[in-house]
Amino acid sequence: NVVVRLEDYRPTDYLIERVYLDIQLEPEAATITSRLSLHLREGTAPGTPLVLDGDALVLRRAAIDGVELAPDAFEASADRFTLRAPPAEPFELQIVTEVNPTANTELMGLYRSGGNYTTQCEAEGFRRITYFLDRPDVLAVYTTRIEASRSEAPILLGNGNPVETGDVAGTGRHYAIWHDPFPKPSYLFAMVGGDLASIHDTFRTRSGREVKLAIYCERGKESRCHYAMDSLKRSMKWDEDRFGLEYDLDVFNIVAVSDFNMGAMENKGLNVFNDKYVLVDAETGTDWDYAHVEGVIAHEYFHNWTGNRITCRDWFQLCLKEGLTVFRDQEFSSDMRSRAVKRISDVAKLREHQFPEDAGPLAHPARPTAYREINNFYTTTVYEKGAEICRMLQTILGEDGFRAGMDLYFRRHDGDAATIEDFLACFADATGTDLSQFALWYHQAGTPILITEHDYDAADETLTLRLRQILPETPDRQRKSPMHIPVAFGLVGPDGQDLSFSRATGARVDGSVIHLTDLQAEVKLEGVKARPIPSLLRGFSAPVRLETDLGMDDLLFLVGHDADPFNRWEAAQTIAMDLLKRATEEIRQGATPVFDGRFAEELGRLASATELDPAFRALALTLPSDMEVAQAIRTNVDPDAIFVARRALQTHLGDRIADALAAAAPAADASYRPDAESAGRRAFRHAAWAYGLAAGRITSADLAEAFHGAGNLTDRLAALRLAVHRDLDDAPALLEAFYERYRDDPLVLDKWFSVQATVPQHSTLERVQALSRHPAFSMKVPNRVYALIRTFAAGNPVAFNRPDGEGYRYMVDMVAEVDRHNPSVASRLTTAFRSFRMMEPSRRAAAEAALKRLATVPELSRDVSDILIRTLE
Ligand code: DPP
Ligand code: ZN
Repeated sequence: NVVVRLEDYRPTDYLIERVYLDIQLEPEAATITSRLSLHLREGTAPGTPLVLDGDALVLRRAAIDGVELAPDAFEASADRFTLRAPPAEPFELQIVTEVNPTANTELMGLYRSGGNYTTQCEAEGFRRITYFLDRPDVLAVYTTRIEASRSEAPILLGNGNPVETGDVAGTGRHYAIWHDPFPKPSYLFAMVGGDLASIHDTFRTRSGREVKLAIYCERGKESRCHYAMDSLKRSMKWDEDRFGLEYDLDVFNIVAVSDFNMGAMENKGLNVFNDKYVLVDAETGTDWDYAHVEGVIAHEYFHNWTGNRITCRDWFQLCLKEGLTVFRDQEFSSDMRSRAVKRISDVAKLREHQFPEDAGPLAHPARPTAYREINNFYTTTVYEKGAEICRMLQTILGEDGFRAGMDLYFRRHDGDAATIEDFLACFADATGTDLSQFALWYHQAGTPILITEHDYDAADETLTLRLRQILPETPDRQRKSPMHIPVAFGLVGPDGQDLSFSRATGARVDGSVIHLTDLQAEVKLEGVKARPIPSLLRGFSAPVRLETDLGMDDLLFLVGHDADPFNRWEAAQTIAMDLLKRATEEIRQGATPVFDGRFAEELGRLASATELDPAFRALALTLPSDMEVAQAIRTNVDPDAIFVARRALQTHLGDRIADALAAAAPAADASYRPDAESAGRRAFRHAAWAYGLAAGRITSADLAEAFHGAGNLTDRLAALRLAVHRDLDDAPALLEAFYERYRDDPLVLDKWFSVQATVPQHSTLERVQALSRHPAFSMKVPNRVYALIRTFAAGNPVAFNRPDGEGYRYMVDMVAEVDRHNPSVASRLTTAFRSFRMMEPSRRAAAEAALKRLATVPELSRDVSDILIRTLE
């Protein structure tokens, strides 16, 4: 378990200018001939050994400039190739390796999925194909020749542009040659071979070049690719309009595969996708799926500039491409849909996933400085917190300043392998801003706590705001310095309109943003004509935990009036959180919670305000998740009590607002349209169902009717989920009907598994165990494992944290089992334990014992051991 450290970074001794690959595809023995044009880096001593990375490789041949290497000239093992005394002049190294794509269950490198050949090279998969300087700062121009049996793989795809295709006479085989003119790191290499269906389109770039677009998928599923194609074209257009970035190759290909560890991969000109982020139609995709297809297609496309044209110097810089690209895809989705709704959903996701990571043993800075296994750093901190950092940069510099920094970044670093420091320097230079304190966001782990107090002096017409930041301790035990926290704000006046102020003194205020740069600061706002309610952190202007001194009355007023839709939603969340925390405590003490009825009144009013977007109202009706409540309680957590508290609050609210919701709920659309407005109407209707059920106004039969009458998967699945989670009489029959309808559709069956894995009861564990033996389930397919096993552990706090510890023991068994064939999936399962220390003592002890047992399993992968070591530390 070697630790790789940022401080040890050093450029390579050798550079690879060109790579010529010849790949002979065979199910069990693919042969890869690689020809590398190598030369010594200036300043490196001639004769310095050349050490190439490998992983589980078998070497067949090695030669230099066509001459076979003498046995003592090199050393080759499964994971390394060393050339003892390379020539001082530029030379060509030829290496032949052999791999077994069928036996590759890790889904890293070259593997076979559903009879198709595909590759996954990020982060370190290329070394499972051939020996190479497999690191992101080695940029080369690739030419790839792929050869396969024509009947087995009529489609052969590579990076870049197609050059030539042809038959290999008399063999039944054919080939395709691809050339990618843009130098790229090995992690962006890809190749696909198979019998795939496709849809085609074109896009004309703003400079008038015609790009051929294609999406490939399993035969018979082409009709489900159109929304992805439409999203791709909109992404291409948006990147030109918003950032002036144009596509640079003649073709852009996307391939959807059903066995894929991650969501998707941005290989140059040849994106490979988990098919769940490509395939959608009304019958098989929900509104959630449509939104995610759009977002992920955009994300991978945007990587062409932020990731590919400018890549990362080393893997510590992962956030350079991921945080920025998530920010870009969030902005794209905001422009395509509702900005407020997108922002609220993103913040809810951040709180549900990133805040717990940042508060637990796996916390790390967005730009980490050490890792044992890089696969474990594709985290919500690198991605989502990374995006928040870019968003803060935009808030601090303004949209124009941010754009100027981006323009400079592309001008200065196109073709480079860059660092976070390079990135920030562009913004500093373009705007003349000192960003040295801001940079701490990349370097300090943990979620800052922002505590605020306010005072209004009516005689002086002055509002005083006191702000204080607390930087919690994280596993690195780093001593932390104050962060630069941009606090966007408004002053909500008695009539609900924002009040102005004439002068600000104290901490720096720019327009409507307070810049907190010290541990504590005070701001005096003069000329405030009436007592305001401060609306702080508007739009969630910084990823912090905000604790204000606002009481119930003020928060209720903000729910009704805040001009910032995010903070309107936030005020309702803050109240709900407070009620849930208090109720949880009461339940643990054996009392029956009593709720302040004013919240229901205000929420009912908001929900019935037909001038507001139904999607926004549906979000306002969504209570903070169990995980968020647990995080807010922080220690001695009892998930069962949280769950009972939530049900109690739902019933309380349902009793008071269900009728109003039913009256306000829009009727079902005659036909399905996936746009944001239609989706919002559906979300609102489903929220009305949920409260109707909680209040006993809706029956099992009503839901069954909604299920059978549904004209799309979104409505059908919402009815099913409510029936199953509420354990209604009709639930078994609906599950059966759903299964029959979709039995041949693995992606939809994933939802059937997930619905059952999240039933909030202790007995769900036994249910999950039984489902894992279902013929439609497979431990070998990541999507199935995620749908059932990970969803159980990460999405069902009641059952996973069963007081008898069986949920933990089961998960540990699953981790050990999956680890034998797919370590990356296994390590993702292991992260389900990341919050175990906040549990009450008996659960904590049971989880710890289970983890310690996992540690004794022989031959655990580096992926799993890394998570395990850090979780137990
Ligand atoms: N780089 C991929 C993505 O986030 C993940 N491997 O797009
Ligand atoms: Zn990405």
